Amino acid sequence: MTIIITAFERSPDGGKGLARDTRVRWALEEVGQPYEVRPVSFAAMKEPSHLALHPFGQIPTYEEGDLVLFETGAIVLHIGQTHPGLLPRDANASARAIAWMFAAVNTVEPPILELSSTTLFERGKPWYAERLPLVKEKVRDRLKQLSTRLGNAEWLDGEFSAGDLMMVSVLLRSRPSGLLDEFPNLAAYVARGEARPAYRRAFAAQLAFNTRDA
Ligand code: GTB
Repeated sequence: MTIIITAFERSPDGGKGLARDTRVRWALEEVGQPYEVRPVSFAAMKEPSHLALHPFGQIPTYEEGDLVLFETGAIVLHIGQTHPGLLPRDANASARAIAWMFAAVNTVEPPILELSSTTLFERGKPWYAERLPLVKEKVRDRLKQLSTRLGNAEWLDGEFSAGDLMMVSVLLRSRPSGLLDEFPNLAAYVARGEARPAYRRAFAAQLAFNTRDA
């Protein structure tokens, strides 16, 4: 059955891989599943036909036969549960990998997103200079905790898993702020993720997609 995902018609990042379709492409590449991409414009995202797929009018979505999914965590979990390669066979190890997926989206991603939206939408506001260091500190706190847990390990819990895929994807969004590089073991962890052939293929695909001729 053909897998179809949606992505920005043109990502505002111009193909830097920061839009969330990249993590879904990466998961599909890790398990060797081909997929097609349906581009959606910002206007089309708010149209009833897209809202039927994604109630919040966002990308990415995932279609496979009768199944329609939104939320990258759920999509990557589904891919991991239906194909070998992203979740360990051992039940406890698999549960721990899923815990890391939730940690990525529920615990690490929120302060990183707050920093992105602060720099994007609050720059120039009277409170910006005072607020920015506070928002950065929240990111730093989380990265410090994660850095301590990761230590010298290659991945978060044994072999590479969907937990690492989600965590690396989330951490990538913190790199432009310079905060990731304050933690050399996390920066190296992200680089290991980016060096995976599946990530490289996913990155190249989204770059080609975002730089294609109109
Ligand atoms: N929790 C959802 C998930 O994980 O699937 C969040 C989905 C989401 O935020 N989608 C964004 C979206 O559709 C695109 S990825 N936004 C349009 C809207 O809400 O109207 C977020 C994103 C956008 C742009 C960049 N960038 O240009 O660097 C990076 C990330």
